[in-house]
Amino acid sequence: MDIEKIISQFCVGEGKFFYKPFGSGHINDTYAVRTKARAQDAYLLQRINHQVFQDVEGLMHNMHLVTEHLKEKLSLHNDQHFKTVTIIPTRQGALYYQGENSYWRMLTFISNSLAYDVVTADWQAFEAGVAFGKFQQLLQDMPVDSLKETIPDFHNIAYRFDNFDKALTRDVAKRKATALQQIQFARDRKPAMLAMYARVNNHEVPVRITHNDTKVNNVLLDRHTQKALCVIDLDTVMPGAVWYDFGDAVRTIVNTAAEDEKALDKIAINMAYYKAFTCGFLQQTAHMLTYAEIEGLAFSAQYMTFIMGLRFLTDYIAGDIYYKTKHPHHNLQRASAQFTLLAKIEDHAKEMQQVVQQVYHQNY
Ligand code: GN1
Ligand code: MG
Repeated sequence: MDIEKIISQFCVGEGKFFYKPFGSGHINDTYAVRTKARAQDAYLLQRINHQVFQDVEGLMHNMHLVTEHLKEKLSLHNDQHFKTVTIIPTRQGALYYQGENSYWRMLTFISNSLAYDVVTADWQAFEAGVAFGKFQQLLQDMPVDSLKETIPDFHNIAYRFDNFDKALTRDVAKRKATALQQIQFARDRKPAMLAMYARVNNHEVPVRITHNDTKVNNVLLDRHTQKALCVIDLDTVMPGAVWYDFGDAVRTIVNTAAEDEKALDKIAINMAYYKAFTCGFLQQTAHMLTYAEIEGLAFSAQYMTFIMGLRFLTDYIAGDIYYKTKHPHHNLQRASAQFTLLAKIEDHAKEMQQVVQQVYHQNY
């Protein structure tokens, strides 16, 4: 792939650009792009995985609308600090460049920022809560149907179980026998997980514009002030439930170990981080959430941890066709780590519910 040629398709100025692989995404390929001459000229170039994002046009349409809306709201609120990603158009004025069987986009690089894969202090969890809460709050008046559902049924657990069952029936990679414990763990939780999704499907909670991939490393904090700076990775911004964003963030914030931790005994729950995240999130959103939404927040952490574990397990059984992996057991290792985390979240369920109630009443 001639990356330099691809860079030259975008409105990035003239001269020689340097690039190197960047970040830890499981789906797209990301490069940091810079020029020696102008330090302020820094970008992120991404090759969009079009097996996963089959509607690249729809994806970029969503991203464009959302970033424009965020910009407008931030200027209206005179918020000089919080930022949004900016799309750099191609020289033809398009939102992305289509090469030979590949799709590319260019974004501004947000400098003087930090992101964490694993949280190490309460304030990081709190600021992540502020960032995701603000994101949700700034998008609350955007018409939900203006966005396309770019990955249909993304957080629909019934759909995820169907895929899981199909993968098990086919067992193409002959791996089923090596994951019997994880398979049983998933089956045991099926009724509770289907019940949660039914509440979304029955419209017990409002459809909102949600981020849908609120891992803690999708928040940038300001390197100097250490305050919430920007929410990144807008690939999956779509109509959804607030539970998806709260739950997925908790999944990555309370975990004392990595998402794919091999040493399962290192996985534990940090309740101080949970409380700090909840404080940040509800500080921004308590006024707009319904009681049904509040009531389901604590369980959403179980739901989102479960869905990630199930998707990793399904991909392992299906022979690693979706996520990037570093070794043949990587997806199984991820599934085991997520299920171990889920079991620990279950042990803290009552406490988590109490924290939500307490923080909600402080903010409402
Ligand atoms: C994927 O590419 P990345 O790392 O941003 C995935 C998310 C999962 C996540 C697990 C489109 O996100 O749903 O939460 O991995 N994105 C897609 O870390 O499937
Ligand atoms: Mg993502």
